[in-house]
Amino acid sequence: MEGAHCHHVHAPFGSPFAGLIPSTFPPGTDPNVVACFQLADVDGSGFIDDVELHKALSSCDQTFSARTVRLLMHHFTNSNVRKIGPREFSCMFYSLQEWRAKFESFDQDRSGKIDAFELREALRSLGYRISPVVMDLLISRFDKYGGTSRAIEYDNFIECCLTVKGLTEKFKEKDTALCGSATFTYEAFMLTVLPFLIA
Ligand SMILES: [Ca+2]
Repeated sequence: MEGAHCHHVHAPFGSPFAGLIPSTFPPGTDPNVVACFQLADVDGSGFIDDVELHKALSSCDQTFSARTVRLLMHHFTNSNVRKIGPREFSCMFYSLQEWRAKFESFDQDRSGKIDAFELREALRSLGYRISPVVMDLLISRFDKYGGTSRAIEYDNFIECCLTVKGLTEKFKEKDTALCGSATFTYEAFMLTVLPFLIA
């Protein structure tokens, strides 16, 4: 579910110092997005770090957990570098708008949360086939009340979807025969799963 405005999200490559140079806004970026970036970039470094992003996202009518922020950064940089430049920010901006729209359409009873039934429908419509056992784990894990409310809020919903999406993509890379089974070395397995646990 990437923004329609950004089909190519890459980690910086080429020069080993590429990551130190801020990216640039894609041509035709909405001036409001640029303004949002400049507002969020409190220290004017040209990058937005995890603390700045957390503050920027939480200042709206919405709370964002620090964990969701770090997972978003991981998703948009494909690395554990906790800072994003204009280009990544722009992609994230549009992507969050899409997440918000999705969240509202999946929240069928307008409770402001996605319950177990709604999550099943949501993940199904996003193309993931999740078993009831895994679904139950997801609800327990991403319910910020420790599983007692059996429903997940907006930031945790993003986190849940990014986790399912990220792990599914990593799995599919190894499931070359598309048979639902993959072989990982120990190292590859750890490197695949750990970013989702420690974000
Ligand atoms: Ca709901």
